[in-house]
Amino acid sequence: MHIAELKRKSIESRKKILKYIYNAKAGHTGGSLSIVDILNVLYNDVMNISPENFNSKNKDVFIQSKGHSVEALYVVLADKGFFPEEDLLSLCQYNSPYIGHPTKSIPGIEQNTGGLGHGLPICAGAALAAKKDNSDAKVFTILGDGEMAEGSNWEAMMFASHYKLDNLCAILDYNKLQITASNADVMGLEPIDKKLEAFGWAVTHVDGHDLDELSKTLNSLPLENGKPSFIIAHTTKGKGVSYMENVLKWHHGVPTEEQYNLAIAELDLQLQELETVLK
Ligand SMILES: Cc1ncc(C[n+]2csc(CCOP(=O)(O)OP(=O)(O)O)c2C)c(N)n1
Ligand SMILES: [Mg+2]
Repeated sequence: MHIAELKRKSIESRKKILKYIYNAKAGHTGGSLSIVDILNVLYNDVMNISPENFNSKNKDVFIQSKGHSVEALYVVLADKGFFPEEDLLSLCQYNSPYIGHPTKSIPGIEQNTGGLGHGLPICAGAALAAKKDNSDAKVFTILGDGEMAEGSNWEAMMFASHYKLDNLCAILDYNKLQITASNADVMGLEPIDKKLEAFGWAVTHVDGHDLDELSKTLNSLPLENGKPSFIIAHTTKGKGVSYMENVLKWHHGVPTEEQYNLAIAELDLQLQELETVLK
């Protein structure tokens, strides 16, 4: 997909994330805005996944390990046609299947996640299974930087390099913030690239909001034949809404009416600016 179209989609997705969180009065706002550019590039420009092929063995696999940011995944899946977008008006309401973490009851969702540290281990198993099946399927996950404190990730990383799973790609949403404080304060990751390389992965850094760079990197996998790929995506929690960016309380903050209108006005301005550049 053309980068300009991806840019438009990302701004529109941000508006939808806020719309449904505002309506539900619940959600993980900051982390969803942090990963929506990555999700849009994956679903619209990289992965072979659609409502038509979802049950086929040769399609790609995506499991969102940082399941709490499910609102971003919901709007991207709705845009791909997995379910009607209006369904999201029931987000987090009594009896709705659209709960605050991914579940397999939603069309397009491969695996339940939300307990941090599960996505990568499951993906490593799926990547090994694809190799054994001689399938071309690639397997992708998005991890949070706080989530990297879970030991299960590091076990999965040893497993993936041992089995030379170069059909596996992990993307780190490196927004430097967790739920209560910064990553550096709670559990520092640095030097993360050297640690990942020591675990046998091929590693690169990208700007996680640069759609062009994301597209080029994710479309030229594996980074190295015979090794799983780890993309360290430098991101901003709350990206796109200036008063939310890098502010801890928006981890699961819900905007007031005034804040919601302000955020939508800012995103509308970004859309207008994009249209002017494209003319
Ligand atoms: C095993 C486990 N412990 C704690 C939580 C609660 N929790 C949800 S999100 C989160 C912070 C995760 O931080 P990060 O991975 O950086 O994601 P971000 O907040 O940046 O979206 C925590 C501790 C959880 N979901 N699972
Ligand atoms: Mg984080």
